[in-house]
Amino acid sequence: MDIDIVSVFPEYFDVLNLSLFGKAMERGLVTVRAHNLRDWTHDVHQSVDDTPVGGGAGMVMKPEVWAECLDELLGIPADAPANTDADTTTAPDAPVLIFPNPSAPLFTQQDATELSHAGHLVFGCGRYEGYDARIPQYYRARGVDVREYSIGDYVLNGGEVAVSVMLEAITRLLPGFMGNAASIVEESYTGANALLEHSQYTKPATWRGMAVPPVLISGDHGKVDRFRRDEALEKTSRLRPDLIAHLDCAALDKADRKTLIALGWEVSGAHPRKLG
Ligand code: 6GU
Repeated sequence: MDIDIVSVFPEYFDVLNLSLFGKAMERGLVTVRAHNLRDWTHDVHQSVDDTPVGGGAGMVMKPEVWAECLDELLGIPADAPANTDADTTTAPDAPVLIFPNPSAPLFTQQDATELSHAGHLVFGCGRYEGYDARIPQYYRARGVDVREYSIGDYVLNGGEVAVSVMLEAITRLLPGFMGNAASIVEESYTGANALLEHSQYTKPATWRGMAVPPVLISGDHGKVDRFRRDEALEKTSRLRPDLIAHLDCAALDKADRKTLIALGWEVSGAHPRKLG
């Protein structure tokens, strides 16, 4: 996977040399280039932003500088007409252009999975109050798959942190990135019936007077699985009832239904419904 990141703080991405990501780069699984947006400016001040049209606080990133940069990284001529180059989206290794944006849909595990199949990702990090809305529009109109995502309901100073979050969620799904593929399958938010993951324990069985749940050392795998599933259902019902409400009732087994009913859910429809 080829990754380009554009930012006014490209050094922020030096951290990618560490840990699993650094190893994946060494092994050639991913190639990351972090670019400085200011390299595409022509003025002495290397300015990348301007005041908002219509008034308001802060500064907005200018479209001209971004476009010179993105034309180059995406391989699109500066005079490319709109709506004619439909090929770009159908090519298997067509780049996907991603802008972190606090006013966009939430980035989910499903997005991470989808993007892990792309051959080339280009991330554009906005700073200040954001970027000119015509930038994503322009590239979309030229057949580029453009995505805008928020990583949660809170405000960050810029897109850099959000890009590193998305990048980690995406690249850890690449075949060969992680040692243990099975650990991906069992995680929270994975698959159609996403639940929070059950609690984990390691040895010793009793630590500072606290025993692990006895069933986990019973050797009965069926009972262990059921215990973990019930704990996941209980924890999800308590902390993320929105995830329970999205479950597919047809995919629940009898024991799941019994547990959910005991937790105050009604499970006779297509999706569970909280009672009371
Ligand atoms: Cl993607 N960007 C910024 N600046 N703030 C955020 C965000 C993104 N997602 C949540 N907050």
